[in-house]
Amino acid sequence: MLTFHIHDMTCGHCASVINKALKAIDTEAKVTIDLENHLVSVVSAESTIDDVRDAIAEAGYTPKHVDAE
Ligand SMILES: [Cu+2]
Repeated sequence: MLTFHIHDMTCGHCASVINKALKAIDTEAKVTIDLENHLVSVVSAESTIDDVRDAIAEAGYTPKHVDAE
């Protein structure tokens, strides 16, 4: 699982844009969004950490990778 802190994901619109961007790189991706804490977790067999980071950045947001544990 890849987890990113995205400080500029501030509302439901942001969350849906980011969700869509992640599904675009892997339709099977499991995306979990914690809007309150500005966290997005992705489980994807297909995507690397760079793929996910780039997809979020291209959607117009600022992802910062967070280590799971
Ligand atoms: Cu927003």
